[in-house]
Amino acid sequence: MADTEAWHPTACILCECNCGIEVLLDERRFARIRGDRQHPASQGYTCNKALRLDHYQNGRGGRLTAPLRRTADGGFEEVDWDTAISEISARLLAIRDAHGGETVFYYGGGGQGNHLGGAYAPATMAAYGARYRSSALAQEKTGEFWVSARMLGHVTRGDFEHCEVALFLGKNPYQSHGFPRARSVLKEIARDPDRSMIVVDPVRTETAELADLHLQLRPGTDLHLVTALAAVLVQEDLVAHDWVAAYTQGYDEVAAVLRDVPVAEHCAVADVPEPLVRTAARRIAAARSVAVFEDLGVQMNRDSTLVSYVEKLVWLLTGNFAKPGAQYVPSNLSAIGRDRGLPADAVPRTPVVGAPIISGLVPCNVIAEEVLADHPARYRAMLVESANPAHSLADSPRMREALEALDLLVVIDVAMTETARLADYVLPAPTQFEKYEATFFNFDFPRNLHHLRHPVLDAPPGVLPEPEIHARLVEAAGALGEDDYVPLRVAAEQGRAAFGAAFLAAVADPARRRLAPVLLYRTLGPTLPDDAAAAAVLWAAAHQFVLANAPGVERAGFGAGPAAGERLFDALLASAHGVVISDDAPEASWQRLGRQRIELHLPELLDAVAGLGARPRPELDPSYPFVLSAGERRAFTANTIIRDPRWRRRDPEGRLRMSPADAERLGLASGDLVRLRTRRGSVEVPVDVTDTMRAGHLALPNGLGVGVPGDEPLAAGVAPNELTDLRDRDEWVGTPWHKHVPAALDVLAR
Ligand SMILES: Nc1nc2c(c(=O)[nH]1)N[C@H]1C(S)=C(S)[C@@H](COP(=O)(O)OP(=O)(O)OC[C@H]3O[C@@H](n4cnc5c(=O)[nH]c(N)nc54)[C@H](O)[C@@H]3O)O[C@H]1N2
Ligand SMILES: Nc1nc2c(c(=O)[nH]1)N[C@H]1C(S)=C(S)[C@@H](COP(=O)(O)OP(=O)(O)OC[C@H]3O[C@@H](n4cnc5c(=O)[nH]c(N)nc54)[C@H](O)[C@@H]3O)O[C@H]1N2
Ligand code: SF4
Ligand SMILES: [Mo]
Repeated sequence: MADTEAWHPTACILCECNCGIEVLLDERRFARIRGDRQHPASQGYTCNKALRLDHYQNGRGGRLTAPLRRTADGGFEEVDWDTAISEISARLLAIRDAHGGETVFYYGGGGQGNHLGGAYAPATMAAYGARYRSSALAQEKTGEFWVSARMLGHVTRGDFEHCEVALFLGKNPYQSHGFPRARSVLKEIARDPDRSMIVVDPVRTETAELADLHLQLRPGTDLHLVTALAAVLVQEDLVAHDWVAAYTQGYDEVAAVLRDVPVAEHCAVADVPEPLVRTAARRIAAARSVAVFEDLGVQMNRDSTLVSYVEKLVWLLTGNFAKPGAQYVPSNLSAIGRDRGLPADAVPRTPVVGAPIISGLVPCNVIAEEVLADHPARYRAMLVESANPAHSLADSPRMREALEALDLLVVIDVAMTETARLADYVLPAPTQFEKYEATFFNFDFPRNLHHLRHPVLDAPPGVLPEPEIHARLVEAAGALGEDDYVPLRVAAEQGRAAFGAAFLAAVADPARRRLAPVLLYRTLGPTLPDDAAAAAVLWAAAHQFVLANAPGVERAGFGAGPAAGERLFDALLASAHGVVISDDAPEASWQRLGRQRIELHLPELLDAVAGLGARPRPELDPSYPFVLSAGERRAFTANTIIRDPRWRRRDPEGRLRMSPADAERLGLASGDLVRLRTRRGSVEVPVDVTDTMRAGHLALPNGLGVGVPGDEPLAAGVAPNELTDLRDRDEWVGTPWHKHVPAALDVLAR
């Protein structure tokens, strides 16, 4: 397959946008990479990072090529796959039999580029009786998922391409993207005198540089700021009353609270001039359309869930839903972000800590506590797939302690990660360019897409794709076997219609439904062209998608009914460039809500907003006089997906950014070394003095500190979660406060 003549279509795996790319190979190296013009969303666009993907495929970083088993002396030895699977299975079954399947925990299921393997994990969970799971989403998005579910029944996205006003709260799309062709779209908005960009960020980011209004607030005061914005709408009577009356409920309760908000005081707490906040509110109210993106700057910060709530009030009070350039409800091939939207006292809870489970995910910040507690229901085994929680979750010291306290830790990855090093078994997977792969991070509107990427290279011997690993684990547990497969294989030989009927009968029993992915992989999978068995799960997804999005699917040209599901699935298999799966009419957002009116009044949250004025002003602990933003997105960060530090062209050490005022006071210049201390840990890092930072604010990049053994520690950078404390988390959904870590500095060398 190492065809060196052709450009191979695939996608960048470094952020959720998954821009289409084409790769020219030189043996196994990525000799050249370019944007794929045939990709329906990115249309040839990439950012600087995609061009460095050879460092993922071929970089140093401890590529795994055989299953590993921990030895008595703490090292690892290679074992064959049969040994690994049968031993893991036996140990999981023993834990299940002794303590219950709910003590087996599943974490991960995909990073920024790979969700296809994780789609098979529910079968493994079912086979071993596991109930609890989590992923990185439960350390960023669950607050927004929860309020969205309660207000709208759905998560929403913003139409930045067509908006008149773009509002970014704690989001730097110039670096982090988050919507297609982000840099181009930002520049288009900046260039157009009729459009405006409003950025709420303590840092003058690359995005803020392009903004018309930059509300450069004091870190961690977003609730004050966004409440002031919403209050100005009510107090200056800028509300879209007709729209609110027609489509929402609960306005009177919300208005009663917002009418009493002391706008000037809130602006003072946020340290943003009140006239600027009023100008922003008026610009939002006057716009034909407003698109909004809240991201980690607020979601990993104090009051994050409350901010998510009030942020949604801002665009709902101004009628910015279900029209071009505003918020919409996207179609999606999976159920990412779906939540039941229960009030706080009714959400399901974790067995030990009693933390809320939103969208089926245990808050990441309580996982270590759930493991380390002296409690019969504590998690005892963990299967980690395509994630690096020992590095990415809050409080790495505590997380390592928890992972080491497990009876069994199994890691599925491509590299010897910080998490893998703690495992009892490490199972190696092909890279994302050596197998079929896809994500479910497509939320575009009106035309949404899905991209089933084809392999670019053969996988080396010794690795197994995730669907195969799950199938073997399920079979080793005795949950599925040949007796289950044979009737479906016979049906598959008679065609998809016969297969469909046989499959529905096979999963009619709810207890077996969760095994469906492996059932599909083993029966439909082998019938798929070009060894695309891993795509089998998309067959069911395509049919469900047609049921849920019939008008959009029809407009995208797939017809209607079960035949549309087959056509859609076949189109996904056939195109290596991505397929438009739905083409929505403007009213599709309303159709997806499944409710008559949008709920503005979330009583517990509105009460908390009402109480904000009475709160004491936020004070810093004098022994930690700085606020550290631990983990920002920069030109060369990509979580921990690329482990070879040499991929970074700029900022190789991941410097600590600080303001000129602080630097002058401490006598520091760029490049000087400091010790950065928090209540949890301390690290050494060089500083970068920049007037983009407010005084008192520090920022470290995300995803660093994952070097290769033998590298200089400074070349690898600082692992931010050596500094964070898992107890610093949102009171409603348990998401971390990584953007608000109290910190101190000692000058080491000037
Ligand atoms: N280059 C790059 N892009 C990525 C990623 C990557 O690793 N590298 N990761 C992807 C992932 S997983 C995600 S979730 C997204 C995240 O994307 P973003 O949320 O945009 O990323 P961050 O840079 O972490 O945080 C955004 C902003 O929050 C600001 N901020 C800090 N403190 C505060 C505060 O108190 N209030 C406000 N309002 N803002 C504050 C920071 O200054 C920063 O500009 O990026 C994705 N894209
Ligand atoms: N302090 C602080 N911490 C943060 C953040 C922050 O801003 N500050 N950001 C957080 C955010 S938003 C996120 S999303 C998380 C991300 O953190 P994680 O969810 O842990 O994900 P990644 O760092 O993307 O790691 C992905 C893993 O997948 C592996 N991998 C790559 N390809 C494959 C494959 O094909 N198969 C398998 N099985 N594995 C593969 C990689 O080697 C890597 O170990 O980090 C979070 N951590
Ligand atoms: S990092 Fe994101 S925006 Fe940049 S090329 Fe990759 S997928 Fe596209
Ligand atoms: Mo993320």
